[in-house]
Amino acid sequence: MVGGSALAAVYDPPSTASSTNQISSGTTPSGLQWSAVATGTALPIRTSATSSFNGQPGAVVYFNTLTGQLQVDPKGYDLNGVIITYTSGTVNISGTTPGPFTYATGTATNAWSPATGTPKTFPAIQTLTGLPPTTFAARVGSTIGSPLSPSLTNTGDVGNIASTGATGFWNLGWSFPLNLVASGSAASMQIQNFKTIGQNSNANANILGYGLGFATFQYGINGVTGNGNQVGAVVPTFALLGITINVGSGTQTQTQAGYPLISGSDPVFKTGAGALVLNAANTLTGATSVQGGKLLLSHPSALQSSTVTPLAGTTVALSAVPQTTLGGLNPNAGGIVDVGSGKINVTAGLNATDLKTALAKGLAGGAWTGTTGIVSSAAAASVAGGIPRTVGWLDNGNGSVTFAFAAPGDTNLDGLIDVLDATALAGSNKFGTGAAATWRDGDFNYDGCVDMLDVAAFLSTNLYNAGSYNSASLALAGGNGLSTVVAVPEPASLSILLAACGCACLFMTRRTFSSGRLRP
Ligand SMILES: [Ca+2]
Ligand SMILES: [Ca+2]
Repeated sequence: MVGGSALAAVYDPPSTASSTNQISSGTTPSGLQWSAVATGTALPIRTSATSSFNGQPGAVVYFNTLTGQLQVDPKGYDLNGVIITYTSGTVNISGTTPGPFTYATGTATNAWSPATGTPKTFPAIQTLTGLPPTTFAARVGSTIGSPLSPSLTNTGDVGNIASTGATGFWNLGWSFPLNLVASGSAASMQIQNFKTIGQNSNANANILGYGLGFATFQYGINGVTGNGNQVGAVVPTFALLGITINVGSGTQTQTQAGYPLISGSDPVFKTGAGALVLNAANTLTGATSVQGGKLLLSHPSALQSSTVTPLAGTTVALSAVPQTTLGGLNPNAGGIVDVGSGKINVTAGLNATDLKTALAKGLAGGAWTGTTGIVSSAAAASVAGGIPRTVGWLDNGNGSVTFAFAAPGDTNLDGLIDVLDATALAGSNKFGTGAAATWRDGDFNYDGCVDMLDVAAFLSTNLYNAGSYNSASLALAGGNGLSTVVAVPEPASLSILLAACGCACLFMTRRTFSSGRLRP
């Protein structure tokens, strides 16, 4: 019951990008941010005011509140002792004090080593007589260096070794085996129950606000007076539940990334600068968060039951299929949603107001080149080439919304501009009134009302009764196939449209005269 039972625990320093260890975002009772405590500057307690280390940052311990993982960050010092005590009662060094630690470290070489990696290095050398490493239910600890206990080896795997240099002191980040904390204990453990004795008269002993010496651990720095009597903070960290799919560079399908089918209710995190292609009917109900690179939606049901959130600097793009349905979408989280030349339906959770906010971000004055929100790379390419295209949207009235690459005038986003659209435009009774209008009402230029500018946009396409302006082949990434768009001249379109909306135009005229709004 020594090294062989230890679960893998390579040092895993917390970072804001990590899915396995992030510093808790909250504060201590005294109001200190945990991220500030983690620098080691909050809680140096020195036994000698004349020490050159006095006032300098100190070591910290990270406690993962989800996994129970305990890690030591020496912050560059040569530590000659680390003692971590957890108890809800009075601190002592008795093996009978209640506590969560169960791992039987023993005193043999490799007793505390992770099960993976070679050589297993902590404590790998026990050449000197002295105190063995100790683990009681309430305490795990070791002192390093003559004459008390083993020196540490200075060779081994990166992240799986505690010492560098010739002295054998503990000066590298180290993770204890994951089963050091008894299974099931982590959820009930409270950070303040990590405690220190012996230095609690120091003015800093309650800087975190939990009580004297609470949320702390004890350590020593080689060469500093009062070896073993430094006090550092125990900082809570957390792991993100769910699946992290990393594509560091290039493009991988979900199968190539190891996930031929993505399912379950836990969240999924897309990380890395590369692109992940979702080309299966995944049944995931957990949220999908894009934290890096691109997520390509290449199946009509790729994330049909998942709410998708592209964070700043990332892109979610429709690719290779003409349309897809998402369970939900947060298009205002800082990233980009590129609908390409296709259509995206969002089943729930995205209201028309937020949808329009995202479209306004992407609109970029009509160029559709915004750096956040909803864009269309196909519309942007068309506009740049002098072809009037945009992104249309619909509130479907059942909690779902739709947005799509569109020609201005396609009120129902069916890929055609025909009498249905002319009728919708004329029949909305919004023309010239200044009343708030939707895309379906005929507001094609996102100024919120329907007027001659929208009619002009409608007519500019020359697509009336010209058949589909978009084919399935257009829904490829990057707007492949745009050249297949044929703008068929339609001499009759103007007269048809004007006839269709003639009533509204007359209404506008009467209203204008009677209200005098356009006459000084
Ligand atoms: Ca239409
Ligand atoms: Ca308008």
